[in-house]
Amino acid sequence: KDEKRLNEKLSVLSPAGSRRVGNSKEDIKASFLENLFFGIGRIPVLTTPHDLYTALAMTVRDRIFQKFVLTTETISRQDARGVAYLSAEYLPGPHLANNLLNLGITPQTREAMEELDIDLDELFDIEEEPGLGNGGLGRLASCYLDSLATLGIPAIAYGIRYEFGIFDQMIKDGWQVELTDKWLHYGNPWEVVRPETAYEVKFGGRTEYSKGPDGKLSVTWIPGSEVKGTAYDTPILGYQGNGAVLRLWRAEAIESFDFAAFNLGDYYRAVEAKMISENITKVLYPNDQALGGKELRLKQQYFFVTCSLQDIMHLHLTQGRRIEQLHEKFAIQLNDTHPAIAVAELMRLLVDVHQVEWEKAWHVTQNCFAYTNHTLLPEALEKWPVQLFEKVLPRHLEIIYEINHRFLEELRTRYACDDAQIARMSIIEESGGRYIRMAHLATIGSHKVNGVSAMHSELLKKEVLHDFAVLSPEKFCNITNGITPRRFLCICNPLLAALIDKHVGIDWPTNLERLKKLEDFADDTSFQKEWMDIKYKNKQNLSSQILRQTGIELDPAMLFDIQAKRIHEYKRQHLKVLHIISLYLRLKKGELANFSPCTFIFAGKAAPGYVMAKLIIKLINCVAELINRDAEVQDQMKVIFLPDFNVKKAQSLYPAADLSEQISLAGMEASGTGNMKFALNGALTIGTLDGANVEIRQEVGEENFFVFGHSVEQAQAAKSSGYHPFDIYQQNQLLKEVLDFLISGALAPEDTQLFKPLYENLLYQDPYMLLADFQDYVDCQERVYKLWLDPGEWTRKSILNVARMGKFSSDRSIKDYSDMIWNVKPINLM
Ligand code: 4GP
Repeated sequence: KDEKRLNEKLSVLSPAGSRRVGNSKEDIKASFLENLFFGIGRIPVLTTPHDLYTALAMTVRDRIFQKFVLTTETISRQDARGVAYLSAEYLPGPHLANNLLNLGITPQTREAMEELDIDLDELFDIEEEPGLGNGGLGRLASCYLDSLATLGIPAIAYGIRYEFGIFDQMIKDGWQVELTDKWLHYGNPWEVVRPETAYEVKFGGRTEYSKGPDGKLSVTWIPGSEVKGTAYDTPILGYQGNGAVLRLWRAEAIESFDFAAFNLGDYYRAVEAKMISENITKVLYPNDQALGGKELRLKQQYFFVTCSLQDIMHLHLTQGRRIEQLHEKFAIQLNDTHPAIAVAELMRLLVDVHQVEWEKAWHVTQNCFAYTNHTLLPEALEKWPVQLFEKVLPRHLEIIYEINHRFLEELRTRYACDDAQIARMSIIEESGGRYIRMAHLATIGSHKVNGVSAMHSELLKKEVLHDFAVLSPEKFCNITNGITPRRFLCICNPLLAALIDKHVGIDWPTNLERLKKLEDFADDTSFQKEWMDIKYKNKQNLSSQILRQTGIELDPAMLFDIQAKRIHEYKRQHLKVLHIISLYLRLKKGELANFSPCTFIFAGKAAPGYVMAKLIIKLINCVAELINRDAEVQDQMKVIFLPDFNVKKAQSLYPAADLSEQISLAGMEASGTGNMKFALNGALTIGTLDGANVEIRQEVGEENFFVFGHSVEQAQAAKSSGYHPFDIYQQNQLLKEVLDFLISGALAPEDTQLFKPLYENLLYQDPYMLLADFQDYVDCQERVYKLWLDPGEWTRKSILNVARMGKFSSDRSIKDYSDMIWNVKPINLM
């Protein structure tokens, strides 16, 4: 009865058309002013630009909540099966523009602001984005959340509310300098704290066994310390409709004060416990540095996993269901191994807390979880020293031993595996120190395991998880990554989006295959002209941003060749640098015949402790310095390192690119998603046969993609027959000149030895085979420059690239997950 009354009240509070949530220009203006005065208590003379931003954010939030409440209510009424997405990282990007788009109120909001003499674009600029991820994996999670909401699939995404997200990058004397990220400095209008949604989290201590009156053995975990995880919710609105929620956990002390200490007058010791508790969610860790020994990182992972699982169980039980039915209502996705401890934690919650029998609990666990692998790089595969694990999670170690014991027993009896295979498959690595292999735990505890591109999924089965794939082939599948066309076309490239609206209709953002219709216009010269004009304007925009940030002036008529992604040796930014040096040397000697004036733009962060990656940034900046100052090549080439790459910056880079660099060594990049974002915005790709490049090339047509380099098989063959980069160096005159240039002193006169480590690494080891691919890359670029001389043909290919990107919508990926892994359906909002 109460609920009914509450619902009636809600509909009185927010009737359709009410000013508080109305969508007309007047409604928006009125509610903006209301939020400015009553929401944050500002009078006009004291109002700062940030206040204006906050008031508008609150105005938009009211409207989101209206939709969000409706979705939540419907999910609960329909008792629908849903998805819980567990990810240690999210990179949502700025919310304001995205929410306006999804609500369909951008034009009237712009007008409302104009009438108040406020420039909406300036408000967009003010927003600090939440940098709660390192790169691809976190951004993928956010694209998926956007698609889950858009498709109306009941979903809740769980993660960590890091106080300091990914560092801000500054370049000083050519070197990367890390500055702390202060995304919460001015408050965060998009989130709501839910102090009543909080769970206790235990660490350390020991376990005790006791026999109950029925003779059954039960286990009690007596922790060494405890903290509390509190939920912070950010509603995520889908395009034109439904909502999902991003629930991030923040660590807090159970009690604000240790009263015993307080009473003794030791105020500072009392507060200390609180500070230590809060450390758990202080900072995001880098993804490309070995973290095997970082206790705080393990605590972070367990912290967010247990809060999320306790919350899922709570939601499940409050719907009046039995705990043994958990897997019937929840599909839980493990985004990489960061949340893999969930397998042991769910077993603990079921067996120790809810008294479910082991076998039943295991059935529920395996049927809840599915695991996505994002990398084959051995250094990124998580392993925890057993000793550390035992200290932090003693009960979980016991549970993992039990899971492993039963699993290995099955290998022996059911599959007759030999000792070598058993050692390879065990959750515990025994050679050279004892470690817990998180990928094995995730694989054994899940009913499905997927890779993120066709090639990666195959390699996963062939290499990292080979033994598992042989025994349970039905467990493995591929789901190629995707990107949301809302953010990565509608928002970042409004001119192109409008042109597409005009020619293919307006429903392509949710039906990306519709872009196919653009093929009809690929040869139409007046359409080509419009297409080129838009690209030119986007390049002008980027150029003025770069001028503001770096003081360097660019010519938008030049070919814009962009590589934007994390800096990592396997991604081979230094291969691009070697190529640029080769062009420069040839230009200086007057030997370059087929060249088109080119601007090379790099952007990306290096992990703070990754010395080689940081040296590569320095190298790029030294090369830029040399070339940008050399009057002789001024109108031929420019080199830019755009600092502090993030989602916001990415949104102006993709639309301005003519050429997208996707040049990792084949077999190294699991999928890549930047490759998709560039192509969707009309860049042509130069790339290796790696990750999703392979599928992009298949879709857009081989003739519309510049491919080069060793294939996976060729690279493996070359390596296994003994790879000798030094021989290539000696045989290739151009390459030799380029490499020697690195240590000639021309780049760093004050320290000629600066790039020696890089030089020697390439000459004597070259783990990512730059030397093997160098000549082919140079030759392939010549084909690029030749095509650039024919703007009509270039543009035709650019149009065809966009037309054929339908497959790479994250809506398609989410439909694949829904059908192949989760078995979930969209809710019906009516
Ligand atoms: C990345 C992969 O390196 C990239 O190829 C892939 O597209 C992306 O995940 C999403 O699947 N991995 C990470 C990481 O970002 O932290 O391992």
